[in-house]
Amino acid sequence: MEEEGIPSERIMKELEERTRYDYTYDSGRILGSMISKPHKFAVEVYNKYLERNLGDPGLCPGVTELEKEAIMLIGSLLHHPNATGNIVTGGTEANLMAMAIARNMRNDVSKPSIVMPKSAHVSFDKASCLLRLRKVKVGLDNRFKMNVTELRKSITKDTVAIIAVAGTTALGVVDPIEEISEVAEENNIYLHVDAAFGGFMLPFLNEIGYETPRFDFSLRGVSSITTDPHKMGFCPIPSGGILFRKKNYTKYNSVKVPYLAGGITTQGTIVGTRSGASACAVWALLRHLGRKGFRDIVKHCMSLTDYLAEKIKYLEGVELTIPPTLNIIGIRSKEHDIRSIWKKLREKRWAVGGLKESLRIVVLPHIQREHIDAFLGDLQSVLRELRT
Ligand code: 0PR
Repeated sequence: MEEEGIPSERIMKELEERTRYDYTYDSGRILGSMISKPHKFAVEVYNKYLERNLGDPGLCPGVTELEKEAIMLIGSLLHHPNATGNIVTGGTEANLMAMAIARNMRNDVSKPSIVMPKSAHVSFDKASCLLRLRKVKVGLDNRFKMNVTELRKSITKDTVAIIAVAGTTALGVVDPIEEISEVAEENNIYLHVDAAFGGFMLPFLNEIGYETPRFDFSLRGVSSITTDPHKMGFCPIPSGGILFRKKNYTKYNSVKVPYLAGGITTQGTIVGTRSGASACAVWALLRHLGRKGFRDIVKHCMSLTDYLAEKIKYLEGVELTIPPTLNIIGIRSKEHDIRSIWKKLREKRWAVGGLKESLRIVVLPHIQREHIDAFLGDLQSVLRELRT
């Protein structure tokens, strides 16, 4: 570190220079990310309340109240306006919190295990590692949904939680949560729904006339839901959401913090010092966009998704893995190695998701028709190159 500080203008210039080759949402080249450019109004609110720390809620009673209301607003989308929870750092923290609660609720189990579909996000592998939970991975059916018959067979006296996904990371698939909820109820097991991506999509898709499966608190077996405002909620990173059906769940993961400037508090979140700005931005954007605002964005994403899906059908050498449920498209190939397609697209500066068996495109609001057309043109030439 230098002895003398450097003028801010010089540093800003250097920053600009150093990040010149980073991908930006505005370029339309980020086609495989679950995150989009945050909404302008959310950014304005976030910047204004940047200094607020929800780790010491007694210092910001106003923002503390807004966090509760943000959770209730999200809860109203998920058929539970009285839900409790937190605006957290993201889906990983949300999933970890749910797993900690599910495990700690049960003092009758010596080797706790969690049962999840093979399609579950890696954050559950982290939860398993951090919380010493044995993982049981259930196979998928031919539509890439959790196989419920196999789920039933996988449950033992050591199962502390079942995980179902509403919008899988690879393909945007929604597990049969109505049935899974019944299994959870019959066996009296905690059911966590990971709707990190689908949580802000499914309610609005339903409102614009798409047939969507039930996945939320309207199903009695659902104990908690992850739904991330920094994904389809268009809020700045970090903003995740964890919602619990019952207020008393949080006693299983909360600790008392007795020394804060704002007074005694309890914390159930994993991080201590945490962004009040995120909570303000979520609260503000939900109210600013309203249901209609979200519906319009979802309409844009879905019509482009349908357009892209239709075009893929006519390309030689690749095919859709399945018809899309959400704004996520999986592209696979019988002829070519997926990794080679991914690499060649990357050389042409397209950032698509590269899973082992498929490419992943997530159609978010920063993507326009002209980006899709340019991408299709390049994909076609990549496939031609690979054939020769
Ligand atoms: N649950 C699901 C279903 C997810 O897809 C993700 C993230 C999480 C939980 C965890 O959320 P956080 O990352 O907020 O902790 N899925 C994205 C993915 O793996 C994360 C991501 C986002 C990756 C943007 C790349 C990217 O450019 O695809």
